[in-house]
Amino acid sequence: MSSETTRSYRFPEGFLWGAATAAYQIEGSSMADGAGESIWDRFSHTPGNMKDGDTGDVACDHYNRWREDIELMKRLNLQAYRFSVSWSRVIPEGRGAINAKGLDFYDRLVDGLLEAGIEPLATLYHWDLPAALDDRGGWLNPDIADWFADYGQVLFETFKGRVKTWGTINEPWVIVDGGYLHGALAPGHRSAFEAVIAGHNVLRAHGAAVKRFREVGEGRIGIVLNIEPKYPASDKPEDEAARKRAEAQMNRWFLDPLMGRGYPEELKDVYGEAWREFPREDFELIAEPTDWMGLNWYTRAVPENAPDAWPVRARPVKQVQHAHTETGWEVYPPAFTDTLVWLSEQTGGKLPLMVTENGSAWYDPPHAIEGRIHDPMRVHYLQTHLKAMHDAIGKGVPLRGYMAWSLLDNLEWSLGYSKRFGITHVNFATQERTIKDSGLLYAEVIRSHGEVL
Ligand code: LGS
Repeated sequence: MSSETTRSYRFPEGFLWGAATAAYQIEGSSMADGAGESIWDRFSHTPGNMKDGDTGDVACDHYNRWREDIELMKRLNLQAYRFSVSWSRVIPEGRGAINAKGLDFYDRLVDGLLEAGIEPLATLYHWDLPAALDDRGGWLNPDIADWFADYGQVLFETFKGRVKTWGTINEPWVIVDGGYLHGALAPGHRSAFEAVIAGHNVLRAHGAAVKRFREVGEGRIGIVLNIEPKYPASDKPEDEAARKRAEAQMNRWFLDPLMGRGYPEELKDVYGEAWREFPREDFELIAEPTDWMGLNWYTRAVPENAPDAWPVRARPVKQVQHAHTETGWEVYPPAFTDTLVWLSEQTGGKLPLMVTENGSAWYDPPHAIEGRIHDPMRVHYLQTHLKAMHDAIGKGVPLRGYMAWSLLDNLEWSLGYSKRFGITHVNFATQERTIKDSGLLYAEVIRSHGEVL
């Protein structure tokens, strides 16, 4: 018998199992009941931005079906649910007047989760900036740090004692790289000068919200980073330099200043004349201590030197020996273990970590067949990544939980509904939900604390 078959993958007592979503990707009705427009309403309604012209107008209709979705979470044995709050639902103009009906939606959701014994993990910002704030410069306006802290305060006070775990911002890098550098995501700008400023303000806003939380909130607060580890393409010095640039631009741009280390040196080289220096006091605010950190993990990259690839001058080499998901991302679970070990080293070894997203898109049929959705590739991805995560715990990583991406098939941003990440299938014609084989496995993993792996 190989050690694979005899080894136990039992997870520690208290390890928190859940699934994640984000407001614009699932809720629909984004402008209902007095909500204001967000940059994603605008972006998705601008022709040419979205695959097949998809929008989040209906999405998974979670705004109306949240009760049914809590029932679904129960069937999946979820212990926690990570969701995000739509800023412009709660404060339509981004600042000032509160929309009570918008806040009520999250109030009912949180109460429903608590009644079901499911712990709510709330993210303040998962990319849907109020459009009224974008009209004032959005993440380019330094005032956004105060706007964000004021918005946070509304939630911290409303949900005091009910929501105990908060995330400030989901994936600063994606907000900046997608929204301001390459323009594939809202608000769709393409400027290195803007990216450098937007990135700094995202970090300042995070720091300001953490500070406010200490004044008015209760519980634990942290940020959620995407880390995609960079492996060497060769031992050539120019490839190693490219790898370091890629690592600095994606993984360390936000992590280093959060940890009080300032920006990585390499960013000057990457951004050239677009780079700038920032006041010292900003870095104190940015490094405001947090209680936990979230990791969103999907794949690794193997970058090689590519002088024409703007602005990082690195390009990933496709690893043809491994499988790739529907979004073209390599399946390589050992890198998940490595990232968790690396991140815990980078954060000092004691900061509690949580996997706030992990998952994969594969081809699934548009509707269930005989009540089932067989998704063997996602089952395999889930199994191998949970095992890789278990390995990291064995190496001493202080990992507290895992949130599968995603509870539901949903709007994959500018890729529209074409990419399905759910452990639950959504028939977008009827809104019918069907737990996929991967979801059935996940429910068993949770029930058995990982013994079935
Ligand atoms: O749906 C998003 C998921 C899907 O894949 C979620 O809203 C985001 O928080 C998160 O960014 N998500 C995600 N990220 C994977 C990024 C992999 C990048 C690989 C790039 C290769 C060219």
